[in-house]
Amino acid sequence: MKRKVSLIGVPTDVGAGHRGASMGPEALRVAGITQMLESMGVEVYDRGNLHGPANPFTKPVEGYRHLNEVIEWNQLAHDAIYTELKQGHMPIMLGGDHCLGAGSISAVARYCREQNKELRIIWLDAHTDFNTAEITPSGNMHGMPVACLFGHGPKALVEMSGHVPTLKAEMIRQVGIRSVDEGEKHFIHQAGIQVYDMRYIDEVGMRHTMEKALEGLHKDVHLHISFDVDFLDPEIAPGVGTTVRGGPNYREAQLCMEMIADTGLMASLDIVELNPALDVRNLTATIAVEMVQSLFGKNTLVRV
Ligand code: Z70
Ligand code: MN
Ligand code: MN
Ligand code: MN
Repeated sequence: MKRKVSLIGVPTDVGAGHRGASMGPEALRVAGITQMLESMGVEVYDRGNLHGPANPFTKPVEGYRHLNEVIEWNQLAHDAIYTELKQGHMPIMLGGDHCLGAGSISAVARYCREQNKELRIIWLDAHTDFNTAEITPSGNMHGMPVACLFGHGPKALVEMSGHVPTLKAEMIRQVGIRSVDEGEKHFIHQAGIQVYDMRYIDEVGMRHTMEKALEGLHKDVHLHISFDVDFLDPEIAPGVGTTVRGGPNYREAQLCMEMIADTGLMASLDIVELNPALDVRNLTATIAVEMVQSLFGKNTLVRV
């Protein structure tokens, strides 16, 4: 039977510091995400885009920018993703900025709890996204979804999965990290999250890194991939709001995706932070689609 995938566009940038991630879903479609998935033998259901509040582009209030808008968009994403999971489809969220990780992963966690499935998240990002209203340097809520999932943040987001905290440290591995704020650093250690930062990847290589990050998986694990496009080195992927040099190059990123595909366990995926306003000829969207093709098992091997 063909794998069934549902695409859910979530066109917002209310959690980001720059405008433009709201154009991400259409850029991924223009880059051919549907056709690529069909070529991989997947049955694709494009659910179109969700509709939520506009970006008021106002200053942070008590440490949060656009709090109400962020909550509203996350509730919409949560409901849409939960609905797809219940139908047995693999949801792919086309973001949108990374604040949506709170809504998306809370839906996945809720589903896993009901199905008695173990949850493992691979968080591919230049950032840990573990800020709170107290320690954020920007007030931008795309820097906060992981903290929310660990029980630190606005009540509506923290409680969205129906179980607080939504995540425990053993459920998540962060890969590609190279920009962490000072307060965030202490907090992430306290939470006990396993972080494979760029220093680690440079020292031991992507292969060993992913072997560690994917350790202990078994057939009853739901593997969720949170793919912040700024994970990729800006030399190959300039179309993101917050570029940080020194990220994985094309080959390292491709290997990372291939090793995830080899587990055969990926059951949901978020693609976030793609910003077409900052891109060049849709290059970053095109590369993101190529990375997703590797996640779906594109075979680059010559050997048989
Ligand atoms: C910084 C902050 C961030 C993504 C930027 C940046 C956070 N730590 N996250 N781009 N995806 O403002 O909290
Ligand atoms: Mn930014
Ligand atoms: Mn992020
Ligand atoms: Mn990031």
